[in-house]
Amino acid sequence: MRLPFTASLAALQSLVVVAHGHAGGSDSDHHVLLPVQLRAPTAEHFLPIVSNDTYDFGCRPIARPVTADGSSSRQYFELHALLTRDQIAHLSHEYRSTDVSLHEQTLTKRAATAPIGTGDRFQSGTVAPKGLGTQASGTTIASIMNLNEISSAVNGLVSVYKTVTTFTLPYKTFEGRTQFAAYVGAGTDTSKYHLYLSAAVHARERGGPDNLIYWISDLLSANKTGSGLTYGKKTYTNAQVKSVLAAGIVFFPVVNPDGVAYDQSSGSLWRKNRNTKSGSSGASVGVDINRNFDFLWNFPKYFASSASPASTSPSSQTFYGTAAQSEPETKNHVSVYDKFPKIRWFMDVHSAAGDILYSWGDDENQSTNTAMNFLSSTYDGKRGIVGDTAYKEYIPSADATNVKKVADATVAAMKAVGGRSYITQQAVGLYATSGATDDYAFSRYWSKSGQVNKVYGYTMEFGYSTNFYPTLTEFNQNILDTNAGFMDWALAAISVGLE
Ligand SMILES: *[C@@H]1O[C@H](CO)[C@@H](O)[C@H](O)[C@H]1NC(C)=O
Ligand SMILES: *[C@@H]1O[C@H](CO)[C@@H](O)[C@H](O)[C@H]1NC(C)=O
Ligand SMILES: CC(=O)N[C@H]1CO[C@H](CO)[C@@H](O)[C@@H]1O
Ligand SMILES: [Zn+2]
Repeated sequence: MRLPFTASLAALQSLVVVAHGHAGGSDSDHHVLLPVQLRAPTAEHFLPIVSNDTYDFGCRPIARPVTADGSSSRQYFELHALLTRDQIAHLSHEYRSTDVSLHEQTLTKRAATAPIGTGDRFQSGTVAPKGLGTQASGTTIASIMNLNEISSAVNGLVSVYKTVTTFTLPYKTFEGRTQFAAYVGAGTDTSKYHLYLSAAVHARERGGPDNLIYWISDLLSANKTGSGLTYGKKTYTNAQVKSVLAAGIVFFPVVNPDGVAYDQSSGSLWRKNRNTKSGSSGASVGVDINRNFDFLWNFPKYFASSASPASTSPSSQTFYGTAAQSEPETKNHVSVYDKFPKIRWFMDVHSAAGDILYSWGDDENQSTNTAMNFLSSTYDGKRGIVGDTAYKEYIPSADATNVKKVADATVAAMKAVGGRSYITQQAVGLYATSGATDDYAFSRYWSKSGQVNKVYGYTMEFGYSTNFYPTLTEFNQNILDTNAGFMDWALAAISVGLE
């Protein structure tokens, strides 16, 4: 249904009460973020809006072609955003007589969002979590893990299965937290670990750590009992479980614990970390860890001025920080590659868009001109414009085939669960990003002159668009979808090659 701008604006204002509950009710209406969709005949119509770094587009702005109801041929493009009432009013005025329209996401009131656990269900790391793939169909998990439960859960796996090893990462977060990651499946030799997964780079993307930890729990339980796994309509054999474990899995379940602690206590849809060096109040606090990695980080130099892959403004959701890898969370994430030099496949777990993104994210790909690449100063100031010919990022054609093949297998599994639909797309979509985890992973091989392993990097965005706080039903569906996705991602990676 396409509503005129003013009508949908009125409907949105009536949504504030719902959104208030959604956001925890601690902010004034002024700061409540409302999920909205913008629609336009072409993705280019959104460029001025996407370039405005005061708006929040979730993980990254994605414009999708949508086939309008009742006419199979006519398409429009849809862009999801989280906007305040002031921003909606501003856009409503600015676009009042244009082809761009604004819509609320749903007219029906949603169920309550899934609660955050209050105690410690893993009893100080003595009880192992149990995933959904090794329990009777229809079993559900009653709440999202609180920050303490996330480490307690991993310690529970360590103490019950004896084959999981945790390790402390070298840098403390801005608020002084010690970070940890863990590895499982390939014994004590760190050069036998080929898969790396991380979650909660963005604090508000609730359920990311749970997805990862319940999957590891399933692998360990199925391995021990000799069973397979069942996620909705998708099943895996015990032999597949064993082969995935044997690939060696490194997992970093909470990349942004300061942000998660804040988001869980405030319900404010907090995305960034909590570093106050560049801004001490409200939205100016924090760096977007997913724009802080050392890949074309200094975007004003490397990208065309009309591209906005990140932001130099501390109050933006995509604030890039004060230097490449300025943040301890980023440094810790990178340190994992040094400890496990044979990591070959990387997956960063985000929400909520319902897709798998693969390299590159800074521009469209090309496999013909090796000299046109992210290291070449010849192309500074030209990157990041989709649809032009001035710059496209080089990817060897064999790599392009491999990354796409594994992305397709991942999405096929997530769809086969039977819950919802997912798509694969090149990370750049219609708008570029800089300094992201996935591109950084893939870029290392070239930026370090072939002296390190080549890593294929992915971003998984589970769940529904901009729906960072899932309902309990959605939270459980997300576990099934992502866990099947992780299985087929790992199996496809194994078939393409771990070395
Ligand atoms: C960005 O949007 C804000 C409203 O949120 C508006 O005040 C500002 O003028 C816009 N900036 C540009 C460059 O259009
Ligand atoms: C998988 O199960 C086998 C047989 O019980 C056991 O020896 C092995 O340590 C288990 N692997 C892991 C990673 O737990
Ligand atoms: C693997 C992959 O994403 N290939 C794409 C590279 O970019 C061109 C357009 O520039 C697409 O047509 C390919 O599908
Ligand atoms: Zn994200």
